[in-house]
Amino acid sequence: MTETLADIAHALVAPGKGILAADESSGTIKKRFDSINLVSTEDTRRDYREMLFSATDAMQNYVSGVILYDETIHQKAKTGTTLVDVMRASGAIPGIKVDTGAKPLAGPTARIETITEGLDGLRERLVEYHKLGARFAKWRGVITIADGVPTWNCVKANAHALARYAALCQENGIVPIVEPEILMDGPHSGHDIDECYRVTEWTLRTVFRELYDARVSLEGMILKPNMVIAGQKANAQASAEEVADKTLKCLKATVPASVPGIAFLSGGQSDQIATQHLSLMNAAGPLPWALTFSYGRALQAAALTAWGGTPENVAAGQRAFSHRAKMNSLAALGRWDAAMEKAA
Ligand code: 5MM
Repeated sequence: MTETLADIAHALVAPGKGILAADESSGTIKKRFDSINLVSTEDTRRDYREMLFSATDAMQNYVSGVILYDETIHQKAKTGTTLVDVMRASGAIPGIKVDTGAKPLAGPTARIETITEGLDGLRERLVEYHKLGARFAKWRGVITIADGVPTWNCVKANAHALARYAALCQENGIVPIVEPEILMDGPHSGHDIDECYRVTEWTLRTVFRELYDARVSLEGMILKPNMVIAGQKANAQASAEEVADKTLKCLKATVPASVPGIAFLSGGQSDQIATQHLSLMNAAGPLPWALTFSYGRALQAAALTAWGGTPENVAAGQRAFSHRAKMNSLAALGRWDAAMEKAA
């Protein structure tokens, strides 16, 4: 049976399911492994991802798809099965990060602003990734808030690149996850929630205009945005209710109802806060689109610590991963409650 882009997109945001973002580039996974004093090698990266993808409770019940890094989509588990087949055995859909990273945007703000690269040769890479089993892809554009930043040049350039990427994905039978991230962490994160609202609204409006110009089918894509939230270095943090309200208001104003689903990034929020925000938003439904998670750090942090790089701790790592995935599954249904964390 031939799957349409819309079928794949709907499967990725099926009720109570969300996406595991496991597409850390080599530099990022090294930083994660540094936190548990583990050397990052091809084998340790394989062992870690194998531990996650073979966690059957999480992968069968709560995870719809996994975003992989180029190295991982080619790797085999210790048994000789490809990691792609390990996750497919649980019914999860393989996805792939296809951008090649955020690079300084030439011009007066080059020390702060970036443009995401990776369009050259993308058509050919997508054909290969499809053969390897990928049915969706991801591209992340990064927007920073600082004095006089973001510039229109940066917002426009990243939105344009996202649209060109999305059109190429759809041409090749791959659902694009369109990820414009307004950063909430890092050196420039002193902005308040209203500034995040303004920049998120501006960025999303620009992204959807570019997607329209590129004739991207909105029915066959997923949006992966940040929540509307104060920066980590802001003087005042908004309440969870305010984050949920302002995020929903912003998304309703900018995201057409023909988009099947919105899968948030966690962006540096703690595990539990990211879950709480998602649950509050879903509890405020009905909403025009499915609203779920595509978390990296907020799904993996506890599992990484519990595993600690030791074979004896594989089961402990998988239990921690399954717990977080279950909590986020409940949040995607608007049914999470803090008491459920303690009950586990
Ligand atoms: C998992 O991290 C992804 C890749 O980051 P790098 O290219 O910088 O290595 C990242 O794009 C991730 O998919 C999203 O930011 C969501 O992850 P978080 O941790 O923000 O939920």
